[in-house]
Amino acid sequence: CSEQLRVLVTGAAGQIAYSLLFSIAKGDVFGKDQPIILLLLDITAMLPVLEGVVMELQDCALPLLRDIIATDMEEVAFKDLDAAILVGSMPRKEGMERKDLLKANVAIFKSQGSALEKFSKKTVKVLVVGNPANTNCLVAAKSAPSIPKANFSCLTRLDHNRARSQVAMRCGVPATHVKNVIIWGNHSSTQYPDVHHCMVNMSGSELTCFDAIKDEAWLKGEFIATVQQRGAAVIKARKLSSAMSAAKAICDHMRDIWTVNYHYWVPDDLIYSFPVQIHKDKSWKIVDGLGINSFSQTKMDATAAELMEERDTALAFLGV
Ligand code: NAX
Repeated sequence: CSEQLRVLVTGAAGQIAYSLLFSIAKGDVFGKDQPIILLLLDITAMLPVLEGVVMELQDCALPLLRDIIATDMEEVAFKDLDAAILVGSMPRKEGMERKDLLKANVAIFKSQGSALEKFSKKTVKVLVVGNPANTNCLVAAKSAPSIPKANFSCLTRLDHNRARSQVAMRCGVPATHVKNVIIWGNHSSTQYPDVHHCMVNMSGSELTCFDAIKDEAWLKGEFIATVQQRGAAVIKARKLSSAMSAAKAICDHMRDIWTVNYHYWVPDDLIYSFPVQIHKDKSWKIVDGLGINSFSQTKMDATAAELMEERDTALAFLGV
């Protein structure tokens, strides 16, 4: 077993958290052999409800869940975090102006960003879910200047999953047969679900989305509107906002970030060759998301081990 991970979920007494915590605690996100400590933050008024959530998590008798810390204090919740899933935010109340809503959320995410800066590990991975998710994420990142900006992301994976499923249902294939759907922009009704790079596996052959569906008008009209308005459609039907699907998307998003890091993980202080994309302005980025099978992983580990040995020998020569 590897060392315990400290994972924070805010808004922990809310409805998304209720669907999310079980999946995290049973190993769906960080791995089936990765022990975790859950830190649960909510506002003071919700602490009695949170206590009930803690009881239920205890009653699940899960092998990987080593401790649960429920609190309304940021200095407790953000301490030594490996991952932070920021779900709680100020909801829009009847008659509230957009500007006032934003102001209330800036205050929350400034405070939580500062808490990340002060109390969490510098390697912490932060996923912002609470709306307006993109801007809340920006505020949190700006309030934690010593944590790399690349460690911050916000949730648009739910929109991605919605788009993927719409295409899959239209083609009569499982969602896993649809890849490279893109969501551009904001997690709001201005988002652009883009299928121009999307490929669909239809009975073993890979087709572009346009060739598979053969209905450009639908793809450029109803499909986009359906994905953009899906959250509102769920609220209308359920009288509550998306929770099960939001929790699933959070798991997908965080697991991909975590797994890719794991697959590409090499010890610090090595000059190790990765596949990269080089941009016109000479900046570069590691190509992420490539599937790594156990054959490749063994070979990647072996070359890292050799480099570590060389590094240690060279540093000894240098007298460092
Ligand atoms: P709930 O109202 O059920 O739960 C939110 C919880 O957050 C409450 O328990 C509340 O007390 C708590 N909270 C409020 N301020 C807090 C603070 N400063 N610190 C800690 N906890 C705090 O909402 P739920 O349905 O769980 O949704 C949570 C958020 O996710 C909302 O902002 C919602 O708009 C957003 N969503 C974002 C999605 C995305 O794709 N980015 C999709 C789903 C969801 O709509």
